[in-house]
Parts: sequence; C-alpha cells; structure tokens
Amino acid sequence: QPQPRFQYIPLGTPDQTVDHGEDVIQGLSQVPKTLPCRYFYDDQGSLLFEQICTLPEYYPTRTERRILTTAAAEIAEFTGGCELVELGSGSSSKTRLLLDAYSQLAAPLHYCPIDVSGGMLKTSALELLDQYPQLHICGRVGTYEQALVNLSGDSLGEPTRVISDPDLPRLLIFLGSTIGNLDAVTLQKFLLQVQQALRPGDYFLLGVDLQKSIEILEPAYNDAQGITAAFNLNCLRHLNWRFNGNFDLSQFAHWAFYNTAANQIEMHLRSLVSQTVTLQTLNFRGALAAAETIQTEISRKFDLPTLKTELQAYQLQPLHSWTDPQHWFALLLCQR
Ligand code: AVI
Repeated sequence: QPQPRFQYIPLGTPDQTVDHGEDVIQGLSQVPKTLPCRYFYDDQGSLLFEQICTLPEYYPTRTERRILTTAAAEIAEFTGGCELVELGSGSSSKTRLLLDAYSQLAAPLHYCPIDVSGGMLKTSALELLDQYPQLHICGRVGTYEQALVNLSGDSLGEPTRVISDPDLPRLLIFLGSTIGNLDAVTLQKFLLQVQQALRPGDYFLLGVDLQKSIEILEPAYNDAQGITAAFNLNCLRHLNWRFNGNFDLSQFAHWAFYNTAANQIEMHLRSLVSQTVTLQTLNFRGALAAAETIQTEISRKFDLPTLKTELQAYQLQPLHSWTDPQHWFALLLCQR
C-alpha cells in the first residue's frame, strides 16, 4: 500500500509546565523577573516574527538564507538521500533551498517539519506537497523537547525513523540561531537530546548568529518600525488570553540591549508605573515597581570555535562550516 504523502502527528498535550503555567509563575516570582520566550509564539507572535525576519535591521534571516543558497548543494552531497527533520520549521521558507538541492541530486528525500504551531505547519506542508511532487511529509506538532523525545525512540531502542526507509540517514536541522535563545544549562540538555535523536552517521545542521559589533546587534532588536517592540509586548497579550490576565500593554515598554560580557542580546519589558498584575486562572498576583523589568528573551551570539568544542562533547563532530563574507552568521554541519 503506497504511503500517504502527508501525515501529521500531534505529540500529545503539552507537558504540565506549559499547561499549568508553572514556568510563568516561577519566572514572575523571581528577582529579576523573567518570562519563558515560548510565550512570544501565539498566532499573532508567529506573524510578527515572520515580519521581523524581513526587517532591514534584522540581518540574521537574510544572511543565513544567502549562506544556505550557496551551501545547500554541498550539504546535500555530504548527506546524500536522507530523512530531513526540521526543529521549528515555521513557514519552511529556507528549507526550500535544501529541498531544491536534494531534488537536483535526485536523492530520496522525506521531510519531517516540527513546529508548535499546527496551523503554520499544515499550511506550509500543503504548499510544499504542491511544489515538490516527489516529496513525502510527516509533520510533528509539539515543542522541541517533545519532538526530540519522540525522535529518540524508547530508552532501550535506537532513534526511531520517521519514515519507513530505515537505511536513510537522518539530517536534523535547527536554523535561524534559535539555539541562541537557550541559556547555557538548557543548551546542554538540548544537545544531549539531539545526540540521542541521532544514530552514528546521522547529521546535524545548525544555524548560528556570531559575535559582532554592538552597532549591528542593537538595532537588529530595536528596529525603527517598532515590530520587535510589538513582538515583545505581544507575549503579555498572549498571557492575558491564555491565563485570563490583566496586563495593560500600554503600561510597559520594550527594552533590548547587548550584554557584552555575556555575549547576548537581552530583551525585557519595563514597567512604566508601579502596578499589580494578575493571571486569574493561575491564581497569580504580583507587584511590579515603576521601571522594574521582566526579561523575556536572551539571544546568545556565538564564537564558532568555542561552539564546535561544545558540540564535540556531545559526539557531534563538526564536518564543515559556511559563513558570509562579513562573518556575521554561520551554518555548521556536524556528524554524529
Ligand atoms: C527566534 N530567535 C532566533 C530570534 C532571535 O533573534 O533571537 C527571536 C527574536 N527576538 C527578537 N527578534 C527576533
């Protein structure tokens, strides 16, 4: 019986931390206050992020796309036919460059996009099926953590193959420097999960934003049109909707700066007044002083040699890296 060209698997209900907002309560109860950056990405936030990617100040997306345009054919040659698994696939727009390169090779290709937004995943999968008649897609809707657990198989077995051909290597891709949004401890857990989701010989392709001058970095997170500010503030709207909250967005301001010592952009929401906020369904009530901030995101900027050493500790051997002429961004291909 021929395999259907599109399968779609929800990875179960989100874990309890997400469901019960324990991460929100914990973040808002600590000093300084924080919020997990996953709350950026409701439908509205995902659209705002797509807009950010096209801003003149936000260089990462277009720089990565340019690198991938030249690197895609070489990547396809390195791996040959494969099972392409993408963490955080979004609109899959950069992935098309890889799909084109694999089509040129006439190598078998199966695509497994993974995203928290089921709507985005289905829409882009249907477009891809139209454009790539040979392509089979098996999507997963869930968080990175859920997806990596799902891809690792059970604790006794080998990583499970998404598609039926067990001999194809897996190429796991994580683009856009989303890895920069993980703090050091979370990154270690993530890399361990990546290692467990790959068999020896499988591949891992990572997009990373590199360290550069503050004059380039800070405008990228403080764009003139205020889209990044709207994206940052939108997480409060998301919390209001999800947890019946009373955040008044007009009482907060976007604040983003580069922390040179930590090599990371930090995004915050600064309270413009002294105020009390409530999230009814979480039974949460908290006070914010005037000028107090809530950190909503870190975006780490990497030194490539240091990152390569860190990856090696998880049996991810760097095979090749590609960068742009200004060395602003890099694609790194590793093999397990
Ligand atoms: C998704 N992530 C890699 C983006 C970044 O640059 O850290 C999110 C973002 N935040 C503000 N602008 C874009």
